[in-house]
Amino acid sequence: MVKTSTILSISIGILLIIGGVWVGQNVDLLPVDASTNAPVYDELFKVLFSIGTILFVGITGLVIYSLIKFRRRPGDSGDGQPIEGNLPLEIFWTAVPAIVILFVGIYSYDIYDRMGGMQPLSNNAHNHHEMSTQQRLWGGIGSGSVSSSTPGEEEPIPIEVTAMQFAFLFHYPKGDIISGELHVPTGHPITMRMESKDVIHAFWVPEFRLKQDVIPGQPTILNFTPTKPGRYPIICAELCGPYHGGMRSTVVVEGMDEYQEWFNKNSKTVETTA
Ligand SMILES: [Cu+2]
Repeated sequence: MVKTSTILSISIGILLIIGGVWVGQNVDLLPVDASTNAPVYDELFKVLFSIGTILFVGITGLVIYSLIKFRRRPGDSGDGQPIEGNLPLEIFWTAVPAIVILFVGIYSYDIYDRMGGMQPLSNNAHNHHEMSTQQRLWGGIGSGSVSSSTPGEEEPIPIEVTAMQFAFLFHYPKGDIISGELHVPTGHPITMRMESKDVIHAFWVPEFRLKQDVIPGQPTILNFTPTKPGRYPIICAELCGPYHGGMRSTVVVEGMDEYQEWFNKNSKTVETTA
């Protein structure tokens, strides 16, 4: 004979899980997704948001319920019941978080890998197995040996990023453009080689779901493909000094024609807007 309280607890648990999954899938707290990278990241965020909702509602619900249900009644000055140990319960509440955390850890690693996080950050890294496009491109800068792209594979647009207190500068080696605003065309891969002139900064575009440190003396590479036209903020995400909060720029994602127009207009002329 199953107790009513057991049935009620299981029903509430199932409702909680269904509710949490619904919230994770339907409540959208993130800004617009503007790079190929964003949907991958959002997939992980939805799962974490579901788990977070289930835990938050479940735990606070149980606390509030217990505060009311087991409160001290007027005139009751006795001790509480001396309860010691419950092995099945202890196994249960150790196993469940262990499984959840293991799942989150493995899944996060998978997402990070799919986002390219496991690739070497710097072109100084020695990869003897294959020479990636970024290494071909960035390895060739300065030595004039940029090789042609593999057929079928779109050659990424190389951009050199310099961070300093308190601005980002974008240099397009192909047109010798220097700009305080980043311009990129939709649907085209971009490879950025970033270096800092002074302290550690971080290049962050929430709409791209990308953040990468910019370090003095050790260039970092960031690859992405923008997907949605718009103007998005570039934010320095590493406390870098007194005006860190003002270290912002803009990335303009536009159609290839508009990008080409901007590129041709600024090509060979040096404009500094930072
Ligand atoms: Cu900064």
